[in-house]
Parts: sequence; C-alpha cells; structure tokens
Amino acid sequence: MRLIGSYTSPFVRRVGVTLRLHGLAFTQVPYATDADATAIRGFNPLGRVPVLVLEHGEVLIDSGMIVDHLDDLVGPERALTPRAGPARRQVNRLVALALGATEKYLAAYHERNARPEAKAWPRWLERLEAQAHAGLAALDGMVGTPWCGGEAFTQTDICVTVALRAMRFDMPHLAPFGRFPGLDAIAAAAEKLDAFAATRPR
Ligand SMILES: N[C@@H](CCC(=O)N[C@@H](CS)C(=O)NCC(=O)O)C(=O)O
Repeated sequence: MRLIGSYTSPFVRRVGVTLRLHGLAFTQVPYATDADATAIRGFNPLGRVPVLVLEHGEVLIDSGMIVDHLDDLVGPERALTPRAGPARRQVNRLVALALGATEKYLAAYHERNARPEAKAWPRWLERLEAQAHAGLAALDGMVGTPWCGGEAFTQTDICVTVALRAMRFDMPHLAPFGRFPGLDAIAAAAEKLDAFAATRPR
C-alpha cells in the first residue's frame, strides 16, 4: 500500500499511526499539499491528503474512510473503532470532536497566514479559533484515563494526539500545556509509542 501525504498533516499522521499499529506494510509518498498539488490531484480530485493506494491500485480518500478499511483488514478483535453499538457511537463522537477541532484550527491557520493582510477578517478568525478551542475543551471533559475510553486504546486516542501535536506546532496559543490536562496526559502517553514516534513530523 502507498500512503500519499506528509506527516505534517494531522490527517495523514492519523492514517500512518493506524497502519503502524495494525502492523500493515506500506510506503509513504510525502507529497506536500502546495508544492505537489498537481500530483495529489492525480489521486484525489479534491487535491487533499491523505490518500491510500491499495495493493491492486484502488484509491481510498479521507482519513475516516481509510481507517475504516484498515479496521476491516485486521478484523473486529483488533479494530480501533468498535464495530457496532454504543461503544462505536462513543468512539465516533469523540473522533468527530477531535477532527472537527482540527479542521477549525487548520482553517484559522490559513486565515491567519494565507489571507492578504488587507483582506483580513478578524471576526471570522476569532470564530474559527473559538470553535477549535471549544472542541478541545469539550473533549477534555469527556475523556478517561489512561486513554480516552478508559483501558482500551481506540481511534479517539490517535485523533486527539495528532490534533494536539499539529495545533501546538501551528497555533500554540490554542492549546497551551495545562489547559486540557486530560488530553495532555493521553497525548503524552501516546507519543511514547513507536507508531507515533515514527510518524512525528520534524
Ligand atoms: N476530512 C479529510 C480532511 C483532509 C484534509 O483536510 N487534508 C488537508 C491536509 S491537513 C489537505 O489536504 N488540504 C489541502 C487542500 O484542501 O487544498 C480527512 O479526514 O482526510
């Protein structure tokens, strides 16, 4: 399998961590969304990463669809999202919050860094940052220990960890250490695992 995208993208890192935790062999093609936009569009008309190219050439896009397929490959015992019922809904609920906060911080980051200063729109930036912050605050009140759902490590722990790392790199004021102690503890424990160390962007 080939994973298209650089680990500077939290969504790509999510897939890279999942592949490694599942012990699935893959090669990474670290295309950057700006410099390699044309090449990425050859795989995904949206021009977004991650993309996973399966062994027989089939192309999967969107991290959620990709990790769902990876869970199918390893079977229900090792799946990182429970296959059905309340446990599945709870993992998906926390994943949606973590990924929603990630999308909002990325939009804020682009608003801050890509928009020409003369066209700055402070109220929109404030709104995006508040949404990202509120998502993390809500999550922080919902997680257990040592992992989000208690004893079982799930896809939620991956999403929280990649979100915090990326946000702290790009917009550290949105998630300073100590503001979300529950998430801090989970991310610190996860970052010690080999799958996270091997995918940590420089
Ligand atoms: N919902 C998508 C989001 C993917 C996404 O937003 N990827 C960003 C990189 S962090 C991207 O490719 N952005 C380039 C663009 O949208 O032009 C997923 O979960 O895979």
